[in-house]
Amino acid sequence: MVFEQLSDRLTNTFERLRGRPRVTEVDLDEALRDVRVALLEADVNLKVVRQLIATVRERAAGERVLESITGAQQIVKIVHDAIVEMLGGAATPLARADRPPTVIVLAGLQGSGKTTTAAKLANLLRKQGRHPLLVAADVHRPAAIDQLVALGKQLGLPVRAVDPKRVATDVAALASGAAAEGHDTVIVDTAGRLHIDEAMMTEIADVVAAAKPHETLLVVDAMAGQDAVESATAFHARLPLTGLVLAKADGDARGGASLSVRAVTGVPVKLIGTGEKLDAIEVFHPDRLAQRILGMGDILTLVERAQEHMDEKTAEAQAKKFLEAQFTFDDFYSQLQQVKKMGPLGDLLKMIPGLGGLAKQLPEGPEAEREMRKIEAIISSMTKAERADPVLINGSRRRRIAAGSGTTVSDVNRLVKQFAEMRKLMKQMGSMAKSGRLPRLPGMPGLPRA
Ligand SMILES: Nc1nc2c(ncn2[C@@H]2O[C@H](COP(=O)(O)OP(=O)(O)OP(=O)(O)O)[C@@H](O)[C@H]2O)c(=O)[nH]1
Ligand SMILES: [Mg+2]
Repeated sequence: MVFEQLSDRLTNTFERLRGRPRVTEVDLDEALRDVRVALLEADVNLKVVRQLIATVRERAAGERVLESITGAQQIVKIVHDAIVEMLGGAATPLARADRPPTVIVLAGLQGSGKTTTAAKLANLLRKQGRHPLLVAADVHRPAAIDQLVALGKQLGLPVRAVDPKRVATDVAALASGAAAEGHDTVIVDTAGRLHIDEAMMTEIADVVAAAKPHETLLVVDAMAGQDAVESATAFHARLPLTGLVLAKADGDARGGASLSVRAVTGVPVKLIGTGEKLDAIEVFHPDRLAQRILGMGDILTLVERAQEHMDEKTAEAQAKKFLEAQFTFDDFYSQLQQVKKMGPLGDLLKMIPGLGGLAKQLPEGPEAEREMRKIEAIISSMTKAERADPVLINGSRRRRIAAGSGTTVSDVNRLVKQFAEMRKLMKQMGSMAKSGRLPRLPGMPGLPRA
């Protein structure tokens, strides 16, 4: 994802910090300098970075992290919280009309991802039991309506187009007639422009004035750098935006600018687009993204994805084991089997705390499959006792496992080491969850909600 490099740098910084017996003033300065440079290199807005560093410094002084044995851990938490705040704090749900239909208008620059987002959002809401109608109001690009119609067809969802001469009034008319046709939600795709120009702004402002949407979402391209922030500011000056969508957050460019878009505009990010497919959209959770950026994994999103693909009981049981660090190689194996059903392996592994590194070593495509089979072979060559208690796996056992699985001792070493790291991280996450610093997992009554 776009934040990968940032995540790598921050993870390294904190690993170094954790390696110190006590955090000295020099260590703190060095860590904060690293964080600052990492954020700037990721293209996060300068002012936002300054503010964040100042906040962290102030809180670190307040909590007296210096010379404390748990100082490093405290600093990670302070940075985590500051990033969550920068990203907007708690997740902001999409508005819903008291009296249907809920009208959602998508705006944005050309190619930012509006049409795709319209279809993805319709798909997402339908999964939640809603009955969306897609409205094609991009009358400037001849193929734009066809594009939305094609996406609607793929999803089996209705699409209505407006008359080019009456864009605003047609949108309003379709919206007010939607409930009578059984639609509780209307999603309006609008035209994009290369630059923000007056004609464009007037047209979309007219649509918004006529249709009185409950949500006016600006779709920004997470790969567009500071342009994304600038265009968001310009749009917000003309339109009463209620939320942002970060599209293309799966790209590999420096995506940090998009992290500052909330702080600069004050408009909450509500959704995040993570791929070209029509299910690649997620509700935006600042805390989860902060955890991913800080290399803490993203168990909640993983659990949600898992729930879409496996039965809830299995997902919850595994999540619970995760946090209690009782996870064994057997669990890992069955996780891998399920993960295989769930789509791009690397993406999923990155959400498991401590497995980001493994995900990076996994090449894409067929080679990834080979690598997977290797891991499976290694686990299959372990005895039942070894799988349940990896501590047993000493040197001679490693040689036996390598021989049995047709791999090398260093392959086995690597897997065992990564597994141990994963358990260590899970333990930390588990205690964070217990102290209420992580949101409660579904079906885990023992853990309080943050
Ligand atoms: N990788 C990735 N690609 C995306 C995402 N969202 C959109 N795209 C791609 O970005 C390109 C532009 O998307 P559109 O939805 O057509 O963008 P638009 O804003 O409607 O474009 P115009 O109508 O021309 O202004 C397409 O190739 C999409 O497949 C995303 O989240 N990830
Ligand atoms: Mg479009």
